[in-house]
Amino acid sequence: MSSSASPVALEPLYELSDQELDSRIQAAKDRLGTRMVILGHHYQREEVYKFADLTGDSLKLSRLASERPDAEYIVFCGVHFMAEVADILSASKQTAILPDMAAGCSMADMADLPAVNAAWAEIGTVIDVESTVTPITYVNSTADLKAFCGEHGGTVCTSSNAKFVLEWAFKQREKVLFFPDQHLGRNTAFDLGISLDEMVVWDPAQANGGLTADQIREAKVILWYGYCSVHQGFLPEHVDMFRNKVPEIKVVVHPESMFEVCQKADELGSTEKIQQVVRDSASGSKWVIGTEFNLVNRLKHEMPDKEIYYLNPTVCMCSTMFRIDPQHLLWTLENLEHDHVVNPIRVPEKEAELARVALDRMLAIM
Ligand code: CIZ
Ligand code: SF4
Repeated sequence: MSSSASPVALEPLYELSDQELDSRIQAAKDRLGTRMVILGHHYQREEVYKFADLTGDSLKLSRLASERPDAEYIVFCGVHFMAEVADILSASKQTAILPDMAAGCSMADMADLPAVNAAWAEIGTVIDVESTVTPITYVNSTADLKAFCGEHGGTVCTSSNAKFVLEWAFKQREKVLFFPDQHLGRNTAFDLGISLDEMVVWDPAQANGGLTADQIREAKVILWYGYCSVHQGFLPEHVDMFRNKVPEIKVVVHPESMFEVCQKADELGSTEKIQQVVRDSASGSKWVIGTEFNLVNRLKHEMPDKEIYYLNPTVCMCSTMFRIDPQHLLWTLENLEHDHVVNPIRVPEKEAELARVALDRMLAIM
């Protein structure tokens, strides 16, 4: 929906000062009251995050929103796949909204339904795919891929529950096709005792994923060639540098980071876990953290009694989430006051139903 079709236009909001933006957002939020809930993901920039009613990782936020049935509108300050999950898990009378449709996830974009269908069919020329392979999609994926997993006996995982989900998957069938993040898949499978030799990478840009029939037959885990550029920026030498520079430093990284980095870390965890381990550590502790910058920066300000560093010498932000700026938040809220919904996220019913099957399977595993 273009801003010119909205009662409140977006462009003029870029003329406002930071104070004007803040006071208009707060005023609109107060007037909308419990009709609306603002969700803020951990990676969201501070100017927007401070207005969130609820904060958390993507799944926690969607669950919390579904526990607020009064809220007609769920304004998701995060990225597209998160607003889709909120739409799928919320009541049908609730509307999930993404303040800027350009807030996507570059990792989620690395696997699409035609490519996954093609991979499934190609693997199916080598083995009986339906009885041998469980498809698992990371929550960072489009709703149609969650629906694919729902339809083919698979499920969804998050970075908090990936280990339990993989254990479940291996009880169903002997192999797993894991998309879109190769790193989360590899790190989690390795943690379960699966060796690197038993994992192969499916590259959708190559014929047959770049794999031979024997490689497919022998693999236990087929990892999709996808990654997050923020997390792939953390390198093993960054860990070495901090260990040399700061005595007694502890390293905690997100499992979307590459294998060699995760192997060198003291702790691996989702955004919720990273926050918890750093918060639970003693005053004076030293941490270097490998995840999106806004979260690390927030922890640094929250705990001035600890020494907190960012693992990459170059600051790496989730540039798509950054698209949700205070102007888009204000534009969304003031239009809602005119009963004008900008950027509603509505997953088609059939797709939502199958995606819900996959998500419900996951919720039963946890
Ligand atoms: O699921 C989420 O919110 C993401 C993207 C990461 C995490 O570890 O929480
Ligand atoms: Fe996607 Fe990476 Fe942004 Fe996470 S940090 S939402 S994986 S692009």
